Amino acid sequence: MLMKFLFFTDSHIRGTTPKNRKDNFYETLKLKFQEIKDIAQRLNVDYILHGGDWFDRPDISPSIVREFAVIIKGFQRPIYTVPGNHDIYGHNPDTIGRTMLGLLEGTGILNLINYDDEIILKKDSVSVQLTGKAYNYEIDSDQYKKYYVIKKQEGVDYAINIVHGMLLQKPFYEGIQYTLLDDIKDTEADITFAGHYHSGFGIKQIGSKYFINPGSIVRISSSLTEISRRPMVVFVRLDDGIHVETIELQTALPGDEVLDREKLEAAKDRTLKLHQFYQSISASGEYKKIDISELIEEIAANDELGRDVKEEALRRIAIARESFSTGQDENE
Ligand SMILES: [Mn+2]
Repeated sequence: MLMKFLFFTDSHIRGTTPKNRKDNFYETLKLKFQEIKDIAQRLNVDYILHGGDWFDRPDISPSIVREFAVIIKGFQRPIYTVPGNHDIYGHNPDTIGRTMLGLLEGTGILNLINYDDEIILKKDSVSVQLTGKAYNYEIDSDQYKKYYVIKKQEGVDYAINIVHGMLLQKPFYEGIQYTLLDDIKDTEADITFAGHYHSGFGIKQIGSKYFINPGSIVRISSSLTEISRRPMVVFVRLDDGIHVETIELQTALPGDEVLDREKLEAAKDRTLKLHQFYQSISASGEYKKIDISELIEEIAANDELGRDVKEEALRRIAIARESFSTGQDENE
């Protein structure tokens, strides 16, 4: 009796190279996907799991999606996953049907786990209950238990929950919503796999429960610690016990070869400020309520600025908001 899984997360497939990288990001990413395929075959895993943010944005160009779809199809193992915030429009999982991840699901290349799904996987005499929680705006709010604390059905051997949310070992900088491992230790999931937090926290055990985030397989966050981080996948064997290990990707080049240290340093302050600004807006829980135009009108009126200045400000904010809805949160 034995069931084997390979987990990886936050692949952020895109055709362009992020500003902090010195390599050809797209080519490196393809090599990583090929390596993951090789590992899955070598270890003869039964299933592949992914923690979300397959794509860097929901509308990646078809030619790029095609190349990766061919590799992913070549995994030749059932794939189960959840959408991350970058896979969907406006942090809204209901938009999945018009995204590239939705296309991969619709064509049967992978399986998306819906909020209420309890998928039962069986092999030999091992049974596993699989649940998954896509990113949404309340996942790390006071409603977090709905997503992170799950019940295990009678009679199944193991439960696995995959979550795309800001699950952390210890608090992050202020103004960001997160959920701590300690807050969810009552979950009946034997293994909780998390994506979203790119630095990851590796494999943690609280009692008999495992909490795992190996970090993004790509180093695109504006953080100096990314230089020394090694991208990895996680191999899990379930028999009469749980066995987990990390496997570093050999195709991931040394940090100093792919990351631009100077740019990371410059981006550090800017990223923190952006996060705080963004979180202060999203803290209300409903982005739609925020009327930035009204705010700008008010500020402009107070400063006795001309109409043309106000209009230009509004125009720029509209553009910024549009790109914000898909391209924000480089760290997640
Ligand atoms: Mn991500």
